[in-house]
Amino acid sequence: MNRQSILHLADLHLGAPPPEILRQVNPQLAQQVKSSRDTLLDRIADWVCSPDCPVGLVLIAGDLFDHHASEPQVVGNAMQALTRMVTCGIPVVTTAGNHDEMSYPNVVYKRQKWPGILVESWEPAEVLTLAAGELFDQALRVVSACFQIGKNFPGQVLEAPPVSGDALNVFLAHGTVEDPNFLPTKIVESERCFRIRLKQWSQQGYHYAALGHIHQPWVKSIEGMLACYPGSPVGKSAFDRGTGSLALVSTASRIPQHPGRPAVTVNFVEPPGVIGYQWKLVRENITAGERPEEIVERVSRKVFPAGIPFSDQEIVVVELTGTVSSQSFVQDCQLLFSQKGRPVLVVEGDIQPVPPVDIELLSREQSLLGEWVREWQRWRQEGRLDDNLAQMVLWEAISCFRREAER
Ligand SMILES: [Mn+2]
Repeated sequence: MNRQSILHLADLHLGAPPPEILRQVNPQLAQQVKSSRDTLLDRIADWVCSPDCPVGLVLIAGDLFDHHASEPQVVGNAMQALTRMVTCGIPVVTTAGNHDEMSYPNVVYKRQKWPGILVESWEPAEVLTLAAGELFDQALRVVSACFQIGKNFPGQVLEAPPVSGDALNVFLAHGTVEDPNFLPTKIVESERCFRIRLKQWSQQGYHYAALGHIHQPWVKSIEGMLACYPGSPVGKSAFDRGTGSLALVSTASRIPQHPGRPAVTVNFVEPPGVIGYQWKLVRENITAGERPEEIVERVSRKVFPAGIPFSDQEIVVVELTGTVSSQSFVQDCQLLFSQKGRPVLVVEGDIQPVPPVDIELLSREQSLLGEWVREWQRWRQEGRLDDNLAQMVLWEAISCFRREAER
């Protein structure tokens, strides 16, 4: 197998704790999700070292770890995985992100000799050169820098030094893209890491911007340079879901070679058994008067169609929105899913309790609804309905009448 691709990793966030709600609802699953993430780089190394893998170089664009002082076991695992890849003859370049920033004196990278090439320079420097034929048909140059407070300042623009066209030039960095119309201004301005001007990089002669920090996959072509955030392969929660895939960079087909056409392409791949747990978000709208049982039934039919076994590597999060009939509606739904043995988390979206109804006013109405409300009051006086049920029946009826009136 020809190893003619770069594996571009970023934002693995090894060591990240599972979300609080998962720990509360299903501590055992939470533990499995955590250990699956913590060993992600081991599975990546298994794949990279396998004989048929196309990867000939690994670039890590920051936030490999969720915390600058991650647990020793998590760091030890990762170092072993990196060592295995290096021993297989695959160069690995690691630069830090804002979670595992080099500014901290006790950052994991400074504790021992880091396997492969560690980017330690706060200003851009060449960190790796591969001769023509070692990876691609042409030579490859990797330039990178890591953010260090004191040397760099938050929001600093990362100026790329010029590079000659004798090689395919890659810039590896953790930061936010500042060029107009790419990322929301709020994200660009609130972050501590480098700011990146892709147009400037392209004009300096770079062919590929290997970026990290944004967790969703993002690929853009700027004046012939390709820029990519590969995203987190494994998300931290249903609202930061990750990509479920890995980004492979290879040289674009040579013919026809037009000026302004990127020299590389990115493909997202899903090697079997590598990624592990994935989040799935289901948004469900509740209509006033609906009961938790109905919601759980409806969602179950949607998410777990009969006859199709559900994946045990999928964590389903149901976000409920709408008008609910009781304070405990979301908890009631969670309980019902748990009783059914479904790996589902229920979270609150935009939820409103049913608005109070002026029963006295309605009961004076000379209408079908007024007649119904008077009947309802008689039931209540006879004690034939408990409070909760009575409220739900009332709401169901009122929404029926209103729907009918809207027709
Ligand atoms: Mn980051």
